[in-house]
Amino acid sequence: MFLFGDPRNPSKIGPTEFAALWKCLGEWRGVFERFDRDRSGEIDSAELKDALLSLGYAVPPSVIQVLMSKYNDERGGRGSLNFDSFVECGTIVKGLTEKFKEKDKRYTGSATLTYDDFMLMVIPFVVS
Ligand SMILES: [Ca+2]
Repeated sequence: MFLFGDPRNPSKIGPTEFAALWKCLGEWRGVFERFDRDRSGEIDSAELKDALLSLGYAVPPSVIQVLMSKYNDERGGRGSLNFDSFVECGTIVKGLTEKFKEKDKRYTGSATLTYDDFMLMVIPFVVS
């Protein structure tokens, strides 16, 4: 997984990587529980927006909507994320935001990048 260790060699996970993974999952669990305000055991779109904001990601409503439709656990419901989906969704937002920040070093919220840069930025997140 791109968040833990060397993304070019994702199959290699030793004790250090495992400890980091465990700590990271614990942190995601804490965020999940803190922002599941109605204690439904799932995160709805408003809870997701606030959870991501608390992590420093000001994700616009249109993107929250796309994330909810992609990771939605409810069939035909209003849409909510269980813990696994929340972690997957959160790691994608975190990873893509970090990649974007590499191109937006002054944190202006916009960046100029080439087609090659864009593809290299996004493909690792959509191909697994
Ligand atoms: Ca909830």
